[in-house]
Amino acid sequence: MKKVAVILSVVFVAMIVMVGMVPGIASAGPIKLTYANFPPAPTFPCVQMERWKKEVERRTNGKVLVQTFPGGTLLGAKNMMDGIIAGQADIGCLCMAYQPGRFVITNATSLPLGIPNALVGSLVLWDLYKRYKPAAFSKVKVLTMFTTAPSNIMSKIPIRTLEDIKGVNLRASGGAAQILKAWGANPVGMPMPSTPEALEKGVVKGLFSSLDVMKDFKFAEMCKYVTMTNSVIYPFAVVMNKGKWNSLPDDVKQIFEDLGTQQAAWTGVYNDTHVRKSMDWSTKTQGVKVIELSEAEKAKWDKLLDPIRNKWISSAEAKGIPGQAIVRDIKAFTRMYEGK
Ligand code: 3IO
Repeated sequence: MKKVAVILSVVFVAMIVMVGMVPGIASAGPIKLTYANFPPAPTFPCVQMERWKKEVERRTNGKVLVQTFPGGTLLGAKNMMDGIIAGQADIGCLCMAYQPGRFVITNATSLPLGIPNALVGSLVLWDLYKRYKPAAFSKVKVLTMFTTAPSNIMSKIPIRTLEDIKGVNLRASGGAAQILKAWGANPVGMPMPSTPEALEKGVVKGLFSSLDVMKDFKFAEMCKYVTMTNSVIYPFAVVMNKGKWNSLPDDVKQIFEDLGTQQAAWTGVYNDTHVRKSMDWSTKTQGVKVIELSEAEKAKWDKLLDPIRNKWISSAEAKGIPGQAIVRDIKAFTRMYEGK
């Protein structure tokens, strides 16, 4: 009897060892995901990426491990979407303004419609995505979306009037570039990571974006003037390779779904807070001057933006996109999240 028991236990142990070696049956190890991002690590798209990684690893008790690639080391600003579709990385963060023709519906959040801050912008964009489920995203799983704070002019020269901005080369992309054009500037399109070199070489005299970059890209060292216009936001998306998404277990999928709205709100709050810190640093340690437009001047600037909305609506409708309804929804969602 003793002998049988010994043999049985040896067989039993051997079986456990063998099963353990068969992948997918037992002890498959953690799920490893790669996450690509285009700008440098200290900037907000990467700060939110690290926060998401930490949350996922904590909520899954280490069942999912996320390896992050900031600074365009895996995929860059313009090949992010196609790189994720092709599976060159599992997850990627992209700025939709860099491909305005590709993301028509979500880029409507960059029309002059009065989004007041990054938190409201992020929640509005995420709701807009969920309502319209644009075909532009049919080949990926969208994990979250968020926006920057509203854009302002950062420049080497003071810009106080429409005369001052006339013909000045300023860097912007997508909807923000359309705004600059309406004001008479000469918009120069390029992704944010290319902007430091363009400023250094003098290709542009400034840029039009959210003010977090004054600190995170050290633009305050070159751009000593900020003209407050509180204009349009830049919209971002975080997308995942669809095959990889489909391969995830249900409990992990649920954790990612829960994080959709939460990550949008977290990033919105981070951006709004960080813009204040960035401008504090810029004015107190870098001698940056903030220019407020007079009421009369602001009215002139605003008036020039009026045609942009209607022009966008007609061009969208001509392409079979419900432009009127999209603009109406963005305005209504904005009022809702402003508590109006
Ligand atoms: C941005 C992009 C990368 C890193 C930090 C950033 N802050 C604001 C933006 C917006 C943007 O994409 C742009 O091109 O102005």
